[in-house]
Amino acid sequence: MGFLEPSSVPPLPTYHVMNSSGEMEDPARAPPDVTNEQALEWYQNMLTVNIMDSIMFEAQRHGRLSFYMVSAGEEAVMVGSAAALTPTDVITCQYRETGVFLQRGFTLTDFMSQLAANHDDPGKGRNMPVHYSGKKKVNVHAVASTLATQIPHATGAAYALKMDAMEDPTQPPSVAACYFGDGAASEGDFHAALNVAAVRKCPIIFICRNNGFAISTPTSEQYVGDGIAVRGLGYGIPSIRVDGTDIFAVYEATREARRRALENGGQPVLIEFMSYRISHHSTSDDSMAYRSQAEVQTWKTRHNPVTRLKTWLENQGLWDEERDKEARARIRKSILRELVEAEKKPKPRLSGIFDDVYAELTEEAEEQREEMIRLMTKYPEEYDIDTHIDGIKGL
Ligand SMILES: Cc1ncc(C[n+]2csc(CCOP(=O)(O)OP(=O)(O)O)c2C)c(N)n1
Ligand SMILES: [Mg+2]
Repeated sequence: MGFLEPSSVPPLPTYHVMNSSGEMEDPARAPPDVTNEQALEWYQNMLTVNIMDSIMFEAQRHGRLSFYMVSAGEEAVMVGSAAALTPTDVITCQYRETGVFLQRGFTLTDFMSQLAANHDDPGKGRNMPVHYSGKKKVNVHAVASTLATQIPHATGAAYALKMDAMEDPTQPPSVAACYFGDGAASEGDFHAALNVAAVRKCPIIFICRNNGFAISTPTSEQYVGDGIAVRGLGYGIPSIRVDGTDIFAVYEATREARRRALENGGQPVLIEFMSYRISHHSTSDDSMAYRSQAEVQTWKTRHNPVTRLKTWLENQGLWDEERDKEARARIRKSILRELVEAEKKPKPRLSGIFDDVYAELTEEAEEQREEMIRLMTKYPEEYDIDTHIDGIKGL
């Protein structure tokens, strides 16, 4: 009788391409299959996420928006993985995937419309900031921060893609890609979604962003096993652990995962990207209360994904300090301009809160709508009735 002790099984290795000096870890292997233009585009997208985050975090502190979440430390995970997907691949996200939206063509105007909740936001201003709706424009479903709900949704989407491909083989081969955190992987939805995808052989890439924390809970208090990737193996899913601060490793792993996910009519694949949440969880959090600043500093300086790609670009003679300064100033200016423009645009109709939920309003919703009309008519200044007058008429 041989019980297998977890401690007797070696931990899964971590896949790297670059070392921390921005050089190939294994000089004998071929360089990444990435053009200079691609690497430069990725770097600027990572910078954009970074700069937008710092501006919007401050804007929240100044009361210009109610909430914000930054991605520092995870820029390579998002930009590098999204770069390996195709436009017909269906994506579901958690909430820290700004780089995925950006890499797929969500513009600064799109981000700012949602953050300022103006009438150009496809979500009609009804969601908290960072809950972007990208289905129509970039094939990324609306962000839902009810943890892990996006995982079975993605399995469902992958199953639908598989059925579609069987019915019409001329369609472009497509996978579902599902992003979630290490904390979300503790939810039951995660396990159900993996098992269904494995049994039904759905073409899906489960992309775990393991950033070490679920708000104030470190992964050491979240699980005692060897992280998330081994859970994939438990469900019979090919799985890999990858250095999430190394954009070339992220890109190569996602590209290979996509190839495998489409093999033999479809199968799930899981990637666990190891990184670190450098910033606070959100504008509602103060991470100084529960972790050491020395630890944060190490990740910020020694394992910073943005600096790492910058060093690689400099080593190739593709980038220098001068260009970096120019790019940062240019990006900063565009973001500030877009924010101001977005704030000037009118808000969505208030009556839009009743749209898209029920085909016919429920009795309670009908009562709420009537109450809204009553209040808006009684206190026209308070409810900015001029802005919403069309909405009221349309009710
Ligand atoms: C179902 C549910 N439970 C709890 C929360 C509160 N909550 C919001 S974010 C979060 C932590 C999630 O951590 P992780 O999945 O690792 O993502 P990260 O924030 O690190 O990117 C929690 C517990 C929630 N949004 N939804
Ligand atoms: Mg986390």
